[in-house]
Amino acid sequence: MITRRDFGIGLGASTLAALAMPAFAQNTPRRLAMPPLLDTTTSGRFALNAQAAKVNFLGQSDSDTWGFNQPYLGPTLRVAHKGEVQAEVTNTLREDISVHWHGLLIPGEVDGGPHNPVAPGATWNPVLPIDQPTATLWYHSHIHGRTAAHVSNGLAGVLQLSDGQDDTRGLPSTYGVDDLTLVLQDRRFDRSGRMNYNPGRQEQMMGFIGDTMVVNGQVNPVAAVPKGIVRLRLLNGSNARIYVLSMADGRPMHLIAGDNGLLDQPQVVTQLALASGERAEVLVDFSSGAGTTLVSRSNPNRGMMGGMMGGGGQSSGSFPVLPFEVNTTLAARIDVLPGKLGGTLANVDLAGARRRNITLDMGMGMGMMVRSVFGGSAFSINGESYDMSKLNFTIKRGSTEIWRVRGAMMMHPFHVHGVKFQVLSENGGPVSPRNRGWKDMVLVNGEAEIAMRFDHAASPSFPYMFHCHILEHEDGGMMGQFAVV
Ligand SMILES: [Cu+2]
Repeated sequence: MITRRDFGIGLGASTLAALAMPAFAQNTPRRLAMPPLLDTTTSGRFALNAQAAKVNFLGQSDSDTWGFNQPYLGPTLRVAHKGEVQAEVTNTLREDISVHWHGLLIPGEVDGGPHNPVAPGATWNPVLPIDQPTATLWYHSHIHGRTAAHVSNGLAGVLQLSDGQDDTRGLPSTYGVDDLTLVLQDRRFDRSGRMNYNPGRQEQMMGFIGDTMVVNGQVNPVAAVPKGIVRLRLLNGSNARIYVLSMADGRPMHLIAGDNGLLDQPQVVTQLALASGERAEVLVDFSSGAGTTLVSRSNPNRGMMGGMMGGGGQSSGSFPVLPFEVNTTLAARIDVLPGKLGGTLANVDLAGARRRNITLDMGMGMGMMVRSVFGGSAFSINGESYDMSKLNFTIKRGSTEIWRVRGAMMMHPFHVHGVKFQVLSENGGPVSPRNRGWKDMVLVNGEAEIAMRFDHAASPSFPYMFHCHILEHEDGGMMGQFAVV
């Protein structure tokens, strides 16, 4: 049996069973805990304190971790969808961090990218002018060259934009009961049970893929759900892994929101791909009283690169992500799927749009890839590795652009700061159901066209980033920056 402790790297199920670590068997399942909820909708302010800590993930040894206000990861920030929010970020660590509000449509000055470092001992006090529909966003450190390590250590959390209208919509909204926040991460532990982020050169190329499933910072948890309809707010907080999610018993998931807001109505999906950095909200019906397990197919990028690198083939099996058990003592508030959600499909007015080509590159051929890794410039966009001192282009505020994004050699999850966008086409064909809502990320598997209007300002001193969200690629230079003036 494949355990979540060992879902394996290119190995068959029988081999995995033999490798399953005895220590894991002793790690008995416990009920999944939510990140603490920090509701700022009344106060309009919150404080995050980046701190070092120790966490015993496997019941063996302590791992060195980082978190916001807690040992690993940060609280779920619930923020009003309209109004100014006073944020306070204090860094008690020994190196620069930043906090990027991934998916918030706010000026570059407070966007929290590489140009907003918070030095050790310092506090950053940005005012976030928020005005956008309800959505599940997230926040994470975004220091150039160190984002992968920072997120891996735990500097990430979920940010819920709320308009307080979910009752009217008939959506589950009781935090941790029928409205679950799930931060999905794959991590690796050494033999003594310490979390180990130490990617080799090939892993820098492919992106770090862990062998142990961690949900909300917990290994081997079981989610308790009421006997009714349950909302799952899914964040892929992994560095590189792409999940292809489904329910083990084949029951449908009803997609209600993508990265940047609610859809017009629920869409039934039996399988949902979620790349690193992407979010999705789904409703799952537990009113029969039967539990099931959220499972994922193996990382689609592994098969592509595994073949190329001469590594193992792609396993066709699934691994468990999170089991659900129905608990009838929990209040089931919603037992009917909502019809209309009040959101929209993405619909950018394309009149006068300017076209731009974006090519995500990993170098030309394997020899150059390997050489480039030694030189540190393997990754680039339009032939240029990220340079903090160089503006790649400037966009007129209020204008609309269509970007044709092409990715070399493997799938790349592409993110643009400061905008929400419409996916117009994927490989010249129609858009997959999961990409029809408003997005701030798109998984580029070959080519994708996106359209967006640049409504928010970013000066040349505080430009917006656009980059691959495989964090090892981003850190390696698959990132650029633009101003909106
Ligand atoms: Cu990439």
